[in-house]
Amino acid sequence: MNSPNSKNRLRNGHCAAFVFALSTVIATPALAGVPASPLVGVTGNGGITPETLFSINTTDASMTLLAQLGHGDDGETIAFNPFDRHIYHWSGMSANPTIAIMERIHPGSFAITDIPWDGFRAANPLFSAEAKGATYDEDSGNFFTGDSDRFLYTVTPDGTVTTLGHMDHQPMGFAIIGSTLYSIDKFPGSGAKLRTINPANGATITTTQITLAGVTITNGISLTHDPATGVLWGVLKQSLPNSQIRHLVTIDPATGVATSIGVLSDNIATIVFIPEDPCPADFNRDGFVNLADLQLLLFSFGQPGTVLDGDANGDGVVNLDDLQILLFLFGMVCP
Ligand SMILES: [Ca+2]
Ligand SMILES: [Ca+2]
Ligand SMILES: [Ca+2]
Repeated sequence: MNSPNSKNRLRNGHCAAFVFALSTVIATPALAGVPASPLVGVTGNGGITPETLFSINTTDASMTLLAQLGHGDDGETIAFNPFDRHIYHWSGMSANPTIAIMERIHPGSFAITDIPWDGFRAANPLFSAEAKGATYDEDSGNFFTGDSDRFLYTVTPDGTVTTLGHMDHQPMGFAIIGSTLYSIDKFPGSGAKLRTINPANGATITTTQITLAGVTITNGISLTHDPATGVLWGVLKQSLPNSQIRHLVTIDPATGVATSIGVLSDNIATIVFIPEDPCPADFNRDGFVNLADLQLLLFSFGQPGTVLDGDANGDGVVNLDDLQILLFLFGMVCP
């Protein structure tokens, strides 16, 4: 749904004639709420500024603070849900559901909503293990996640966890390109490996050593996919005698060859892209921008809300700005 041409196709959508006329007198509406760079990341507990959401520049890896998170103790994993346009965040390991948490973060207002959930309990039903990587699966509308006990799960956006299988490695991140599920691993001392994984049971299909010119990699930290370009991105850890460095890289999935974008100035533990919404006024997500969407917008008018309520520009409230976008796109068939 997030093809490189989606923006142009969106602008060229099938607008009703009267709206097309209207569009000539209102400016092209700007979408707010998305950071200047579409790449975001969260620092780990060992960071200089721990458990914090940053925007990460994709040309030099420089970081800009967006919001403190702080929930859920050790371990940070994020994924982006393009359906409701929220960042999902897992953190902590505990028998206590207030310490091992799942929550959703609005990427414009940074409002956080706790999600009551089952935890990652395949290894011990009384204890939720730490999340280790997550990615959204467009086909199912759920997330794939892994845990520190090496299990692979699916998690629904409302927190229902299903165990899929036991993996032969500790995953640190996941990404889906096409229908292929990739993981990056943590085997200290053996560098970082990129695997393709059977999404039904977590079994390894292929293993590729990741290389970065001039650098001895200690292990993988995170993995994600840019849906706008199809490029695989990752964070790689390099251990030094008394410190560590984390490199932001792109990775060729065929060869495992990584290219450094830059050294991250803090210990980013997890990264994800927040792509443009290809159909920001399709509030009921049925593929059309029409009266049903106008109804949703009017119902929530003047109130806080998400894109599912009529917040087309992603600023966290439903108001005239969103109505303007809806009218501009009225009659469009979504890409
Ligand atoms: Ca945390
Ligand atoms: Ca619709
Ligand atoms: Ca809005």
